[in-house]
Amino acid sequence: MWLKSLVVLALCALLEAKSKDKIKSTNLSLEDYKDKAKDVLSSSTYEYIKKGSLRKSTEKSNKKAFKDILIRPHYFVDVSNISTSTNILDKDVIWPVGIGPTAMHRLAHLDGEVASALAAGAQGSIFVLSSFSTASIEEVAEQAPDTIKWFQMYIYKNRSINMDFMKRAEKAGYKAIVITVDAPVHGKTYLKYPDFDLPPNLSLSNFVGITDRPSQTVSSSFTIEDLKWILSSTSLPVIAKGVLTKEGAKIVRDAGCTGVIVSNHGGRQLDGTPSSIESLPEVVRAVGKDITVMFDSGIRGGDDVFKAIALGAKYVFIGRPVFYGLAVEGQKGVEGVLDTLKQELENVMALSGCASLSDVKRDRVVHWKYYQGLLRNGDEL
Ligand SMILES: Cc1cc2nc3c(=O)[nH]c(=O)nc-3n(C[C@H](O)[C@H](O)[C@H](O)COP(=O)(O)O)c2cc1C
Ligand SMILES: *[C@@H]1O[C@H](CO)[C@@H](O)[C@H](O)[C@H]1NC(C)=O
Ligand SMILES: *[C@@H]1O[C@H](CO)[C@@H](O)[C@H](O)[C@H]1NC(C)=O
Ligand SMILES: *[C@@H]1O[C@H](CO)[C@@H](O)[C@H](O)[C@H]1NC(C)=O
Ligand SMILES: CC(=O)N[C@H]1CO[C@H](CO)[C@@H](O)[C@@H]1O
Repeated sequence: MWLKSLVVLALCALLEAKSKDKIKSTNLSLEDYKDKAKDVLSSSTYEYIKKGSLRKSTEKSNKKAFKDILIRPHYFVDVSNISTSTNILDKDVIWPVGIGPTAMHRLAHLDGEVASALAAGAQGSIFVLSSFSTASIEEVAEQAPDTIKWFQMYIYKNRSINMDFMKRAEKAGYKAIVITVDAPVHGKTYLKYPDFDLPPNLSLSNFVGITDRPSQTVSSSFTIEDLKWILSSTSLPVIAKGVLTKEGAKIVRDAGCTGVIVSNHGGRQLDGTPSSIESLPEVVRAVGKDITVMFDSGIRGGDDVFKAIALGAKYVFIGRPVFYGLAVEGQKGVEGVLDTLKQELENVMALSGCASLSDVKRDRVVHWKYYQGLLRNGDEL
């Protein structure tokens, strides 16, 4: 008798070990990638990636605000064939998640931006190259020709730098210019390793031959006239990144931007702004009929992607998780991060009764206050 129980116990243990093993060797959550990256990266690099400005209230609320939004599932829907496909800036894409512009990918892995761009292509995602990249506009284009690429830049004190970058991006086949508007100065941060700097063997490749001090090129005096000048100087669509208000959204729409990215820079610029997801409905209401509204800041799972889409985002981007994937396994790690998000999004869509993104509507999400009688469904979030 006891022998039989022992055998059963041993079998159970074996099965459990096997299933655990399986989880380990295939799918990791974005949280798992972050934990693994922490072991791989130097403390100062990890801190630089993770940081938020001032007391990190915005950085924290970006994630918390997603948890305050709840999903209302529908059943008796055929969800045997989920489609996440959509269309963004006249391109059909298989799903609505891309890699946002983040500086210096070679801090996380030798293969840097090239690995990230290749991973994006392999997973059907758009790759936005930061102007502060450690691989140049041209290098990324040559190495990842099949990836849809956009180029991000700040507005510089010297317009000829903007002009130079736009010409290079056009020539190299990038499909859009992203102008980051939320960083006229650096958001102040307190760091344990404050002297963090780019290692001497890395360079901000786009600026080579232009200036030795790229960080000092960013303008803190730019106005809407500078954005209009950029719009008149490129044939590519221009997207304003870092918009959080209806006023800001209307200004860039009226200037001629094709789209906006609702973003608070992952809580790295002005601390004390609303979370990005709380800001999204206001921007969608103000300009959603006229221009393309996209989203970033705080996405850590497929449920978050679902919520952003339900609240009116056409497309979303991730920032920090890309570094975590890169640090863990280079291109393969970034592909894993994107794959995890894709699997989770499909899973959440199926479980909530959404066979395609057009089913992921506003009424599928609600703020928790609704259940306390503090909001009527449909009230503004
Ligand atoms: C390490 C790091 C570097 C970044 N560099 C840039 C940049 O060069 N240009 C830019 O527009 N945004 C930059 N961002 C902001 C991201 O584009 C994005 O808004 C933010 O990371 C999204 O939030 P998430 O990290 O929570 O996904 C950076 C973010 C991080 C974490
Ligand atoms: C799933 O839907 C797509 C169109 O959205 C169709 O092309 C495909 O054949 C469908 N697959 C199955 C198994 O029904
Ligand atoms: C830069 O040098 C460090 C060691 O000093 C090394 O670990 C890293 O791989 C180098 N990176 C590149 C891109 O050469
Ligand atoms: C602006 O940058 C260009 C190179 O892109 C350089 O030739 C020019 O001297 C710069 N102007 C100023 C005022 O620094
Ligand atoms: C990166 C990775 O291994 N992804 C796998 C996650 O699990 C699904 C099945 O549940 C596979 O299809 C993916 O390839």
